[in-house]
Amino acid sequence: MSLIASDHFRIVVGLGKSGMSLVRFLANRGIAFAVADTRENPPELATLRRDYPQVEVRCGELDVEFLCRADELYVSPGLALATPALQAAAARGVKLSGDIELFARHAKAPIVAISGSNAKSTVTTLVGEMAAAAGKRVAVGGNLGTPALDLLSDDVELYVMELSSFQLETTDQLNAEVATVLNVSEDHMDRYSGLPAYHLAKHRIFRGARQVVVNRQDALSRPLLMEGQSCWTFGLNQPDFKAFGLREENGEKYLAFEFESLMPVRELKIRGSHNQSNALAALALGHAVGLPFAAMLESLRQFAGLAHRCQWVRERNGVNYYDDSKATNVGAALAAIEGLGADIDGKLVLIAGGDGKGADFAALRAPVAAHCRAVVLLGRDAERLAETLCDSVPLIRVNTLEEALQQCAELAQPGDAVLLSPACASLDMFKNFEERGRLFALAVEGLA
Ligand code: N21
Repeated sequence: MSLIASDHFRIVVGLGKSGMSLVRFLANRGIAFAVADTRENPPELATLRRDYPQVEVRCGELDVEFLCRADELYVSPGLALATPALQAAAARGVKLSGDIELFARHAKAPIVAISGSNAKSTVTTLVGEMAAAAGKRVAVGGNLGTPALDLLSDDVELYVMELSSFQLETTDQLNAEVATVLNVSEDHMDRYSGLPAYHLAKHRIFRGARQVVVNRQDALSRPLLMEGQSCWTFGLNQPDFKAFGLREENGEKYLAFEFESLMPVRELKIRGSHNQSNALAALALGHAVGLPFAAMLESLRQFAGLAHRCQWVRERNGVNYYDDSKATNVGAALAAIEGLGADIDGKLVLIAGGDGKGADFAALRAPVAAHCRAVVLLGRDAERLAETLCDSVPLIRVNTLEEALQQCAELAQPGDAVLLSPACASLDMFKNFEERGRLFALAVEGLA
């Protein structure tokens, strides 16, 4: 049998955070590899040159001949699989893979795998807290926080992983103990041909899963079950067998499992019906991996929510200011507008706009008309948003967050809330949604 060089050579394509975790993983195991990135100066280049000076790096336009020296490419979630050079390499027999596929092959403890268009960070964090409260040695990461490969350790008893559709596209077989797609609504239409392609990518999370968790109120969350796969559900209606939901008892709403109440909803610090849904999803996932209810419920009582996720910033002149910069798609902004809108006495002054990634904003029209006093628009797709919202409420165009807040402070009346919930990515104006949220909070503090 002949051994050609490409049999044992890998290339890491895309040198971001997960690319660098791949470099460490491959180097530690003595696997031969090189690195490529389409950018002239990728973010981790200096770290790579410092820690791995012997590794070959090719920056700029991808070279198909170079890629074909590898038997396997680990493609960054920031790079479309449809990129012609990647497709050319694939056509010549090079396997396209990713860090999550490698992680799945090497993880020795059960994996809780969480995807969805929205709420995946909240539910991932909750399940992580629940497992820790139950005394498990738990590792939490993936699309949020620590890259998957950096979590691998023989000491870990449970992995709780947030996974994006981009990460799942390069994953063949995850083999999770329990997997869920919390919800599916339009996002990343600049990277997918439509909702079906995006849905297909997300549903790869179920490949090889022993158990699944389904959202009863979102048909697009439901996989076709394989023989032997067991299924739990969550939803805001009454639960039946193997189901989590809401029940009423003595005029009070409870989180419930099957026919038993677990905890009054009022004990949750996180507000809004979407957050009750998130709590129920976390309970279902935790229960599937055997976490005791006492520890899970205590974690639910403690959890105050994530930064930039409808986070209260300040009260000024009877107006509350909220940072929901994490709302990078229409579905997330909808949940915030409806959730917060129903919770306050006054109206919302909404700040929206940014990179809409090809989204249809039509679903925002009715809730904006119902809950908003005015909408302040900024960023690349401000005009497209304005066209969709048309004359449902007053619209104000601005160029900066500071200008936006000046306008909001003038428009808002006592009892109102100012809400940054852009329904768009931030990358046209900011480093990421975290930076957008930090600058919003600074501008809020800066109001006289
Ligand atoms: O923060 C925001 O406002 C928006 C976030 C979104 O819209 O949801 N995130 O598209 C985030 C991080 C997304 C996708 C991928 C990653 C991983 C990256 C790695 C490499 C990002 C970009 C690259 C780019 S690699 C290469 N050439 C917004 C490139 C690369 O240009 S997201 O889901 O070779 O991190």
